[in-house]
Amino acid sequence: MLHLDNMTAGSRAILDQLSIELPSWAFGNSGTRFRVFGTAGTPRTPFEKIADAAQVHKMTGVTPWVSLHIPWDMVDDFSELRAFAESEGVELGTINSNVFQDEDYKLGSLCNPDPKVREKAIAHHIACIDIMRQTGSRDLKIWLADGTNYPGQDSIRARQDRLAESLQRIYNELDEDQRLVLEYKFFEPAFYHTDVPDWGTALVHCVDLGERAKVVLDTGHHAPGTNIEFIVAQLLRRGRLGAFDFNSRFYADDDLIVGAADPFQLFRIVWEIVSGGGFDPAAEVNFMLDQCHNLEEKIPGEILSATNVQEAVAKALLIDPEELAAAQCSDDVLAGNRVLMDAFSTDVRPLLEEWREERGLPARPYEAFQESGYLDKIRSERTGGTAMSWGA
Ligand code: AOS
Ligand code: ZN
Ligand code: ZN
Repeated sequence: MLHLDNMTAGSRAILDQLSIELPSWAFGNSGTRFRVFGTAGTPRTPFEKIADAAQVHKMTGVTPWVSLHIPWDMVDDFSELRAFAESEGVELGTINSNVFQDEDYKLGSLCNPDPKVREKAIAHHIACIDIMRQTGSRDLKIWLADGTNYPGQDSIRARQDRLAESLQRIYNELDEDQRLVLEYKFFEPAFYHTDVPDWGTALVHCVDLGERAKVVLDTGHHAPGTNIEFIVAQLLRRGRLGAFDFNSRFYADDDLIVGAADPFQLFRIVWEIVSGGGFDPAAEVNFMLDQCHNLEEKIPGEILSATNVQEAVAKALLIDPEELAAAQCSDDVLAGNRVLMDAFSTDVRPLLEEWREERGLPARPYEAFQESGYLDKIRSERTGGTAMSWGA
């Protein structure tokens, strides 16, 4: 039987320090281009999104941060939002810029052929940096919808040059304790070419920008079959893995609950983070979720996501690095694989129940939340107003 007492001090520290940032947009309604199904009690303001996010932390104890998207989470006074978050037991985290929902951005934002549009997009990022000063956020996260749909529509190379110049202007505005984290995605909404399609392109731009520019790895942003753990290993060894957007996919950028589609892939990724020192606070990797709950209730969806990541981490921590290294030096090509599979096949849920009970948290967060009555409360209290949704 596994017990916390049997863990090494190093493994125990990783488990204790694990923190996962929640995306504010996960608490709003979302869907596909075919239909958005609303839920009763959905937040109508950024304050209500924070209140819901705080429930996830109260139940799991591993989600103390909430990431904001600007302008979706625009408020008159960010110090008021910050104080509210703190009163709810959470803190404001990464600021995500939004330069994809304005008519002007039809042909792109930071790569747009029109200098006036590029200036507008740069100005939005500078406004986001100012918000970061008020929220106390460290990271400015940039994901761009820029790209083209047709060969010849624009110059791929000129767009890279515009991107480099725009990013440098933004980077130069950051304070010393702030970072720029750049997210890549190989397709959508552009389908011929995307301006930041892969980790190599993101890394090249980050290296040019400076030490405080890092790459964001969204697990849903790769072609099928991509070995994501390899990318994790490479970015960690170069000190350029800035953040994760965890989610699951069956097809493309599905944004489903992390660990739902392929828990083994999540385990492999997490093991690469463990073995590469990515959970060491000094590595400064921000572990975030980027998910939408189209059919399921949002708060339970986020609770399951947090506990799925925590389970994958606990399993990866069962791997004895010395045993694995010895196996990898043997002539048996399957020896190392057996070490990994033994860890993956172990049920760590009782261990995590023990961890939660030690902290006065519910042993089973998902069930505890369902029994808490919070959903009934928000369903009856949040009447009138307009429910927030992904993108508004
Ligand atoms: C888009 O596909 C990216 O995953 C971004 O992280 C995006 O800003 C986020 O999904 C919010 O919708
Ligand atoms: Zn993302
Ligand atoms: Zn995405």
